[in-house]
Amino acid sequence: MPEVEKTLALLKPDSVRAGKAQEIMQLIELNGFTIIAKQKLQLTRARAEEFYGEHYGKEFFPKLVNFMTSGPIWALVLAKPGAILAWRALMGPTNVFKARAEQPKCLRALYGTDGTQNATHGSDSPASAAREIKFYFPHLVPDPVSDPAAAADYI
Ligand code: DGI
Repeated sequence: MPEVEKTLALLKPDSVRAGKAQEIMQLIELNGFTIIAKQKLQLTRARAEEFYGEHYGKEFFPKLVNFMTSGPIWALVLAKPGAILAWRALMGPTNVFKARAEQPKCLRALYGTDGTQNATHGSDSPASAAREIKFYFPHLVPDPVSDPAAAADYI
C-alpha cells in the first residue's frame, strides 16, 4: 500500500459554472479520497499567472489565465494512499478531446469543455503538491522553522 499523500485539486470555472462541483466532490469521496480542506474562491489575474507560472510565454497562456479567472473555483486538499497519481488518473488526460476518446469515464471526459477548459486540476508531483497546497491553504502547512519535522512530513 503506497503511503498516504496529500494533493491539491481544483474544480475549474467550467465545471463550477455548470453546477457540477458537488457531484464531482461526491465522486472524489466515492473513489476513496478524503477531502481534508476546501475553499471556494475566484482567482485574480496576478494569482492565476503566479499559479501557472511554469507556462508563462506559451501560446496558450493568455487563454488559460482568462479561463481560470472567468468565475469561481473550488480548491481542495485530497488525501489517500498514493493520492497524487490516483487523482491524476481519475482526472484523465489534460486534453478533453483525448480524454473523451481514450478514457470516457474520467472526470475531464465527463465534465470538461475543450482544449483549455478541462474541468479539474491536480498536482503532478510531491514537490508541486507541496507548493500548490501552500498556495491555496498557507495556514495548513506547518512552519518549517518552528516545526521542521511536521513540515517535512506534511505531504
Ligand atoms: O497538469 P495539467 O493540467 O494536466 O496540464 P499542464 O500543467 O500541462 O497545463 C496546465 C493547463 O493548461 C491545462 O490543464 C490546460 C492548459 N493547457 C495545457 N496545454 C495546453 C493547454 N491549453 C491549450 N489551449 N493548449 C495546450 O496545448
